[in-house]
Amino acid sequence: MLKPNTFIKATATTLAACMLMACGGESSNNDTQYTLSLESEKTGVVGKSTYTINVTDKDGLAVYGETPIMKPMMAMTAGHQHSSPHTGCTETDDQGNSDCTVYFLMASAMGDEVMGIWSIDIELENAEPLSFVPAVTMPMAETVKVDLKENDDTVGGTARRYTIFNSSAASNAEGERSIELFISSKESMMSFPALQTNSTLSAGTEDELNVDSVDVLVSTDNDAEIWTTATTNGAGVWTADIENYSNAFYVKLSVNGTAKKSGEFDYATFKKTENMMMKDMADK
Ligand SMILES: [Cu+2]
Repeated sequence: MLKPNTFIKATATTLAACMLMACGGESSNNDTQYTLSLESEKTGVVGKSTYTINVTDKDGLAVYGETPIMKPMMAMTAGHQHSSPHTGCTETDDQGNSDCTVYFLMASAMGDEVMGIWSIDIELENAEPLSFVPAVTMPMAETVKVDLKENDDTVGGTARRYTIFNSSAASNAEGERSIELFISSKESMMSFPALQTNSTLSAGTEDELNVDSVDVLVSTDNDAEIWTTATTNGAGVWTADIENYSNAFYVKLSVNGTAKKSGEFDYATFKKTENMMMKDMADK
């Protein structure tokens, strides 16, 4: 926002210019007209994808301290639409840049079959909305997301789906690794909130769930007695450091003390794809 005195000064300057040049009719709203532009690549991957949005004023100068709003949407070839989990955009820095992070649930295509079209809308007060269509592909290095559920925890008559997204760094030669996960729940086709302690899911509906506790545990051994407890940033991102990583790590999720399950297992498995394992073996 412009400071009030800046606004008065700008208006006075416009008036003075108009008196000199005998112009008229131009709205002073144009003084706060911002422009949004995409600074980063338009592509995306299933899982964590971040776009940099630049905000400038009508003089082309960077706008500091504004927070754009992001709205991801997929129009499925099959006909329906759905959104995707996201953590929104950061406040613009002194270069006018904001980072907007979405966790894509699906690829735009599977082989030759087009699954649908993703669009990202970016909005900011006093700015023309920005819209772009990213081609979203599936990364092939490692499991990127796993769904967990449990039958006593339901939304709309079916088990509430929790999705763990994996955006972890690669391991070093000693098998040490920093794990980064993002966890969201599916409340509807349009609502995938980040899982946070002391939040309420589907508030005001019959599916309302108060999230009093969330426990996220990580291990490189699914048989292990001791698991590493991940810590959260309070906005759906969980991190932990693990050792002895070779081909897979495992994640346990419990909400309000109840374990969520992946099929029959009470943990999610994140492993290298076969191609990567074969490449690894060829390298050794
Ligand atoms: Cu889709």
